[in-house]
Amino acid sequence: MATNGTHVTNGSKEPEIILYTNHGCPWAHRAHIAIKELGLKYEEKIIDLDRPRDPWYLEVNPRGLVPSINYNGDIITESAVVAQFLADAHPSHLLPASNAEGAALLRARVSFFVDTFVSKVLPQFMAGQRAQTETEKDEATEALVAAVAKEIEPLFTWDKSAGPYFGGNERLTLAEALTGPFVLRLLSLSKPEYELLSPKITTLLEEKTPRFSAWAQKLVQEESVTYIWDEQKVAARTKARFAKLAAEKKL
Ligand SMILES: N[C@@H](CCC(=O)N[C@@H](CS)C(=O)NCC(=O)O)C(=O)O
Repeated sequence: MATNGTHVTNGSKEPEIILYTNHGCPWAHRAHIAIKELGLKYEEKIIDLDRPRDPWYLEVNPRGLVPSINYNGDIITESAVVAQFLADAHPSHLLPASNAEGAALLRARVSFFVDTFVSKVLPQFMAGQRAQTETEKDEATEALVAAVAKEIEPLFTWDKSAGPYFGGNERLTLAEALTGPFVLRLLSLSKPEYELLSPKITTLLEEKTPRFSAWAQKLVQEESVTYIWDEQKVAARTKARFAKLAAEKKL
């Protein structure tokens, strides 16, 4: 398999894409959002994560993780790299071409937003999933909402009357493609029926982080975000995974 990029056609001809994925994986979900937003055709190969990877998949991705893509014969791995590559190969509403006017700054802003979400909010989201008792859940909720308020809410700097997505865009950008799977899980898994994350999360976010909350509520209704989503299945699997870890005292 070539890895030097020589097969990349940069969008003049429809690329041949294989997406190695699992619909329950939030990282793979990033690639799905990007590919759907770009309107690219792709062949999907579902990787069963409940058993050891087959040798053929370890040749695709020696780390054994999803997502990976094969793009015209070149393999690309790691969700952020995959989504960024697709956005770069097909300049669009997701991300302008790097040499377009203002693009460097917008790309820096998108990167900072995603980096902040991943480094400051995601750990609190994980802590929320690990929490077992009501007290632990309340503490995790408080820390999560505080992180969104301190780190993310101030990044919604564009005019409120502009488009709903990053930078005031009407359509999703790479910022949404990379954070959407986690925002979806945050809002979905805090529904009371799942008894996973505290149901207080949504109300607190509405109160303390109104711009993030409005953005998140809209984002999770987008077709590109929901088309592979099986909420009940993900909730059940997440619950089982954390219950098992708790029973093994590995939390
Ligand atoms: N940093 C990786 C994380 C991907 C990842 O952790 N994928 C999980 C599924 S959600 C996986 O493939 N797990 C398989 C395993 O650990 O064996 C990325 O962003 O692509």
